[in-house]
Amino acid sequence: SVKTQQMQVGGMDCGSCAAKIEAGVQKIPGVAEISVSVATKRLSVTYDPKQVNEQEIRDRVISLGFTIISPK
Ligand code: 9UX
Repeated sequence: SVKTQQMQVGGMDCGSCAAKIEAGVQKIPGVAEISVSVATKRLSVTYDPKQVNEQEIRDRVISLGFTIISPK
């Protein structure tokens, strides 16, 4: 079964940042759904924990140039 996790993201300075994160995280095998709000700085991701874990998702967000402020 899938898992849904939310994170608070830092470093988003314009609307396209959310689209960048969505595109990058969507590419990870096992990610079913990703949405990012520039307004609230929140990321919501639904994934299959058998294929990918939360740390890998965080690492992808960081490699895209952003920070994770808090895991929830
Ligand atoms: Mo906007 Mo974000 O010019 O990575 S896309 S600041």
